[in-house]
Amino acid sequence: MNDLNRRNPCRLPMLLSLTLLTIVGLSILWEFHLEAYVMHWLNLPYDGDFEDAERWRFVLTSSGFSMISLIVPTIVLKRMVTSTQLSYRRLQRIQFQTETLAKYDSLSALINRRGFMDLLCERLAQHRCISIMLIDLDHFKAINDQHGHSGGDGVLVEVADRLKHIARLHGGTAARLGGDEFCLLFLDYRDERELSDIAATTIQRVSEAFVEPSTPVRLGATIGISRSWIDATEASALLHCADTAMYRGKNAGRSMFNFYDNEYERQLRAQADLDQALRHAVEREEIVPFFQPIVTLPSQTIVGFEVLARWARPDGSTGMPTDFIPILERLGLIPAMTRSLVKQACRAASFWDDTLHLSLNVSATMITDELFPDRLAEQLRHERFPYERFEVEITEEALVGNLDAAQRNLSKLHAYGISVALDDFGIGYSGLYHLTRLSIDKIKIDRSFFEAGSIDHLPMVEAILGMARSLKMKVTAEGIEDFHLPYLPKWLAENGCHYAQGYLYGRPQAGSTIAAAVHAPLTVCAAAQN
Ligand code: G
Ligand code: G
Ligand code: MN
Repeated sequence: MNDLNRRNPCRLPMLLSLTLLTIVGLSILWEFHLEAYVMHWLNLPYDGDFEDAERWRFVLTSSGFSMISLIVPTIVLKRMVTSTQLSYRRLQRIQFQTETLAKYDSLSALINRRGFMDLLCERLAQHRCISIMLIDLDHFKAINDQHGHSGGDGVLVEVADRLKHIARLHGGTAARLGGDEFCLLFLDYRDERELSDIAATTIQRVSEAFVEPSTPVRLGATIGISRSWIDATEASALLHCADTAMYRGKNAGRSMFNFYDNEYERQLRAQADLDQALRHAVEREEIVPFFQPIVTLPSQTIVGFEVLARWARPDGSTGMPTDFIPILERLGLIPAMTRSLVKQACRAASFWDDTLHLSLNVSATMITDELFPDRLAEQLRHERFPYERFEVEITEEALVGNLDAAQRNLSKLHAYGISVALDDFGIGYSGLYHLTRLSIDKIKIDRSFFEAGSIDHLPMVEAILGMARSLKMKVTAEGIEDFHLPYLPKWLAENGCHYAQGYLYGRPQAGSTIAAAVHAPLTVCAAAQN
């Protein structure tokens, strides 16, 4: 209807005039000729003796009424049509504006994520070769923090202009996907070298100083590049590939570009799977305590156990702490794991002789956490495990990061009656400062001092034992194995070493296997006594 009217604006009046003429014509025809025939044909009485004036009056009256009944609705209809047309056009205009808004970024005037995805889909549907460069600004947050959001916006606009210029230069399209994330899209095949050059130039251009905000701001950019048909065939997958490549650069130090690499993505996915599996492992208490006996010297009877974390995987295999502790550290799950280990260890120990001690390894993050001593004490009270039979082991590395906090926490533990052992002593800092200023009760001489067949380190062990004696500290020798028999345990006892630990007395084992060994009389490993 719209088109019809636009093409032929005088069609409606013409149509009206024609209709009117037809009506008048028909009236005349009826009044002067047809009426008599029809009445006669219908066999109805008819007095055709009318004056012409009468006939004309009838023609005019009937035509006049017909005209009124035609023109009024036509005018009303016409008005309605015009107003509908106006609304329709207004709607079209609004729709166009909304679509523009929805596809463009109002700050930078670049196409936004939606516009970019539409374009990408369109080009992929045309089977075009596409390369995309996902650009994420480095340290943009610092700019926002230093110069406020308006300063940040100024930088974004400037970056957008620089990217627009690069896009124009290489026949591409620039987009702002959101925040400080931009994208360049290039059509048709470009080799790796050309793309590398463009990416390098882009990083360089973005890193150049900014005029606004006027304070010299150094920005960087990390770029991930992906190519259609090589890396992915679908728009969102292609963007995901560029994202993965970009994150690779972020992890490797920023201000660099990377092409998407399948293998890297596979590794990332494996890491994410492992992270997830470990989250579940902590939640479901798959991280279990293993217990390694600690014996007193010279009798070599078991006085306690070191608690060592193991991952009892659902498939029956056992994971070692070196494989999962660093991951749990990164995931911030060490406190949760330690809590669960303490719970499980205390419950296992409740079935054993009530003189046995437990020794727990505590990581750096925990030993400097202000709440750790109180929480541990609270948990031990809850588990009804006496503080005097509990010990925490820390390494010197764990202490040095935040010595003040560590010192406060060790004193607190001490006040509760929980003892503290310095683990792996002799291989790290071995600082006298730590030994003399911190509340440390025990030194655990690292197992590397007791290597197989070597007595080279014994003078050093002797010196450590002498020092411990002077400082009134207890000493545990770690890593005592079968091949040290019978000489080493005896030598250690004679030189004032209080405790020993190692495969000779038992490997780290599950709580269930310990129960039988320590239930009744506290027997020592038969071999050890010989
Ligand atoms: O047997 P093993 O491989 O368990 O021990 C390797 C190291 O892992 C130990 O020396 C210890 O430092 C660390 N480790 C073992 N269990 C735990 C634990 O529960 N918490 C922390 N923080 N470290 C542990
Ligand atoms: O926390 P610490 O570093 O002390 O952990 C003890 C580690 O030493 C555990 O991984 C444990 O399996 C390991 N271990 C304990 N006894 C021996 C031993 O006699 N020989 C060797 N090679 N390793 C031991
Ligand atoms: Mn230890």
